Amino acid sequence: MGLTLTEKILKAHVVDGEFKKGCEIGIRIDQTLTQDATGTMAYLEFEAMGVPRVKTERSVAYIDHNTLQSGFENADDHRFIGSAAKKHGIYFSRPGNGICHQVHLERFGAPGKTLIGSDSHTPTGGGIGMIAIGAGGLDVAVAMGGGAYYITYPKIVKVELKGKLSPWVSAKDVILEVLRRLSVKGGVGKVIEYCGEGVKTLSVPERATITNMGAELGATTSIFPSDETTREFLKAQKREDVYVPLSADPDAVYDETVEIDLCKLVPLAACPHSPDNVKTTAEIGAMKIDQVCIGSCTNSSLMDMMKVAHILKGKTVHPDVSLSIAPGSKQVLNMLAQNGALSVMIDAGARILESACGPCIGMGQSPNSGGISLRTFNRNFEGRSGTKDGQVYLVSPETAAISAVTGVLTDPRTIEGEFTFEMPEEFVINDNMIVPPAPESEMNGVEILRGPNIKPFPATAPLADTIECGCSLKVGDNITTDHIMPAGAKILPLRSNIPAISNFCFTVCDEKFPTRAKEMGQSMIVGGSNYGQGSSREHAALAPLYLGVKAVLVKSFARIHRANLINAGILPLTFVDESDYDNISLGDTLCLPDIRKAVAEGKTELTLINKTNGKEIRVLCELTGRTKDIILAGGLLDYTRESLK
Ligand code: MIC
Ligand code: SF4
Repeated sequence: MGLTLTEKILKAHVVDGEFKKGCEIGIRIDQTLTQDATGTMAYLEFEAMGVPRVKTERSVAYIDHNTLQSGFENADDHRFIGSAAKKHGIYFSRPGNGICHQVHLERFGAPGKTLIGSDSHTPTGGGIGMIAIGAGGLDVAVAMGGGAYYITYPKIVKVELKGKLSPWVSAKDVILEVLRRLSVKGGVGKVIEYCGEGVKTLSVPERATITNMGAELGATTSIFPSDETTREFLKAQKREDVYVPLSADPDAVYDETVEIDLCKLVPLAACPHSPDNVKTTAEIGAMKIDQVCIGSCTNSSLMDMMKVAHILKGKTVHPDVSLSIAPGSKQVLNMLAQNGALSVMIDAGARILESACGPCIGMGQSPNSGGISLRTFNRNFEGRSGTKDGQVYLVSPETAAISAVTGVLTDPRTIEGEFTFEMPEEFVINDNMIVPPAPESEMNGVEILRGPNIKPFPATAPLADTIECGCSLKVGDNITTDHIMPAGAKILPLRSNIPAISNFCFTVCDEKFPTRAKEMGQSMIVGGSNYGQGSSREHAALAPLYLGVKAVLVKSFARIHRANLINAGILPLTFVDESDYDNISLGDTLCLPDIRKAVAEGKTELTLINKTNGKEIRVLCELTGRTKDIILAGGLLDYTRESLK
């Protein structure tokens, strides 16, 4: 029986567990990446493990999220990460060099390799044929220390691409179509593997747009084959040496198949407030818009920017619209400057932003009250833009650019003529914003520079014999990590300070939650399905840990968040019977008797007693050997420390 591409790469990297569907496997990690909003914690955790130098083939620390620097906090974090990188053997991509995923694809990604990153859009690397997975900072720290990364052997979905995209229909429309069909929960426990004739009609940046936004499916990752197009891209980046051809065997067996005829796709938009709330631009109609933002790790490649410049050439941004453009990397920005496209954008009236995440994570450019914002980004969760009632639509760069000119949502197929982008034979390469680490012989002389905002990892404790506490919060379905631990210009600077950032935990849903949780001392959170979807931020687990949350009981979890809860020593529980959700109310006293014994014995079905109404609720506690030991120890840090003894 033949193998899928995913299986081939996983098989070459498996170091622990049974290589069988549904089993937990440990894989060797070749590369890691961090960004600054999750990086400070990841490096503090790495330090706490006591490993002097990273053991990966390549580890890179990027600064791209917190570049606003409205106070000392961001700049202090940058210095800390830069110095930790230098000491411990990590390459450091300075602020201004670009968004981690875009830069990694350009300068470091390599087909056939494994990459984990403390950012949920790490699967961007799948566009170049790598198994690239988003993870919590602690998992990345362990991988840097040479430890395996654990995933459940995934189901593999074949997305068979046929035909070729019509003019002005974009790679973004491909992934929006996949989201429309599969939903934000449709990828949980799965890897999405693209194949078929249509693959070769897509360039590497287009493939990366598709794998990037596979994160919104909840998928473990997404991957494209590595072929001639990949080789040419790598050659143009002067990295042809890392090229290897890779594809699935012709007789590979998949768990599911989805077919997409590229010729039939039309421009799409994800409507507020979910990436799977997809409609055609025709269905939405000529809606008046207030803002257009072009950029983010989904759509900020040179190709995307050249399309935008072509559409804006000789035009003026509509007087009622604010257009901002953030090219994805220094390389992209530099090439736009050299070929004149930047001048076209400036001429048209675009507001050019730094090569960074910027508005995507609410760092500036929040829309006006109730404002309609078209964005080429990947997430449109409520409030994420920084304006609570902002209405964000996710669209392709083509749709965004033409709409910025017309002032209303516009189908780009109304543009006359066609645009073909010739991939450059050579990109402009200047890695002077990537600082290499100090040689090992000099590492002892490197001083780690810490600012006053950097506070240690919160205290943990081994799992208690019995948990009895109040229900401090009850929430519904599809809670995102942006609900649990909001980002944005005010809160992001506190990422290195868990006590301070905890005061904002869940405040989007319930302003009183942090105070209530602190007053209760210990508590439990109850939620609906797909709890914790979205980002990889472990702060969405560390803040609840700091606030005394001992267990989270929900209908179902998103993958990375569940792992982050376990890493923080918080028990992840699910309802056996979802209707029991109604048997718990805010403030009820909940008890898990003899929980330590039950977990240690590997019991999966447990009884939770609601002492307030006397109901007995059956809950699942599905922990494997390793995750069980992590929970018993009080989290991954304690577990790792113990196993290093
Ligand atoms: C996001 O897009 O939500 C982020 C900000 O990049 C997060 C990481 C973070 O919260 O720091 C992600 O996607 O993992
Ligand atoms: Fe940055 Fe946005 Fe990409 Fe997250 S999704 S890495 S915030 S650009």
